[in-house]
Amino acid sequence: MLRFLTAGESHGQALVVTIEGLPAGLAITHDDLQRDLARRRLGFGRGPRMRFEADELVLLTGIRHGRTLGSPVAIEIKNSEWPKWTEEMDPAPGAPSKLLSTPRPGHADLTGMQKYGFDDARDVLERASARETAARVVAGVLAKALLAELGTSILSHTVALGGVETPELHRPKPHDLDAVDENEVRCFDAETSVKMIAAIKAAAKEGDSLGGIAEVLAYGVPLGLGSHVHWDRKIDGLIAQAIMSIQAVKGVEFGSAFRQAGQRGSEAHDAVHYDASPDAESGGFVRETARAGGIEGGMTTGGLVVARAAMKPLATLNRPTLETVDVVTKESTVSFKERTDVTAVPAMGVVVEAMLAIVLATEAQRKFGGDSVAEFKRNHASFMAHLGETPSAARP
Ligand code: EPS
Repeated sequence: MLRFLTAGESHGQALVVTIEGLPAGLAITHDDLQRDLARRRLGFGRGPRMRFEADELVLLTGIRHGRTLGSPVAIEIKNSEWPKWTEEMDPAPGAPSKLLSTPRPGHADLTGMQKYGFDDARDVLERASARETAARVVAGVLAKALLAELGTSILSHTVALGGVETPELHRPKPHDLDAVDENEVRCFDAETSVKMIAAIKAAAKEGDSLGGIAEVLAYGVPLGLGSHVHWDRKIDGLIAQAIMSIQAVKGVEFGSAFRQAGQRGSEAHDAVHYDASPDAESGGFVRETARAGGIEGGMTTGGLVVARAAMKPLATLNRPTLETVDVVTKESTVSFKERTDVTAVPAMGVVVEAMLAIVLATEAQRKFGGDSVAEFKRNHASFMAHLGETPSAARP
């Protein structure tokens, strides 16, 4: 089983990610990891930290001469700002220079303080911070590399930001990834992106924050990942959990789920056609639409996987106006000020890619197994070779 754990605080010395269960022989380089980390730092509306955060990497374990060994991979991502935080974040016994006792509404601050018994919001916010997503992206690069061995590629784009939505859905293909990344808000529609940027500028002027929606697309996903037989094996459930766990994400949708809720069955589903020319992904059974998001009965159909993540406006405001309460004096006030982004929606797309990749790679490994990448690919090829057969042919 592929699994990963992250450790680290936003202004601590470093983040660390451990990825366990990767097969041996997966090609990976420092540059591969840096590429997605750099993509995650981009995006109009990010705060000043992203301009100087370097995401310096140390490949600690599990990779030798550019390939995984099958042993746990541990990678460290240094925090550029650590020298400024050595006292405030010192692990040695001591006390904070000032207590953050006025929690930000909508953030983990207040409930975390109550649950863990802290009087300083920093004890909660340092780990709740979306800085942690850098570690997820590193794990995601390894998962993407494993999926690429099966011909799967994943990309995301921004479809809504600050109330501005892409008017008609024009979905990018894998070769459009650079074009999406070159856009300052990672929107595939240039005209819409201009309006999104204007919305960010307006919110920035007022010290406010914005949310939005990223759509993630996985092309070439093998048929049959996940299962209909148990609630905790349904792949849409697993993907939803993984995406929902991203900081500030409050909603997940597959295909056109929310629109379908108001439609009739005859218009909501994906019709099935047979294409005699062998279709590697689905054994010749083709759906022209992706209304179900490429998942039926908790299993991937072999079609395009489509999910959307809705991010709330960040709870940290450059100009805090929402009422809160000082946990020490119990007096009504506004929250403490903390440097922040106006929006992190463009970056969220890259994190959603990582989380989707991790779930798909985990399920691909569960289905195809293999201690080496070569064995994993052989098992996959064998399954695919029989997909086109009529199911009843298997009967004795
Ligand atoms: C974050 C607040 C900002 C963001 C940070 C997430 O950090 P800081 O308070 O240090 O300026 O820049 O994001 C990252 C550091 C990152 O790498 O994405 C928050 O409160 O969640």
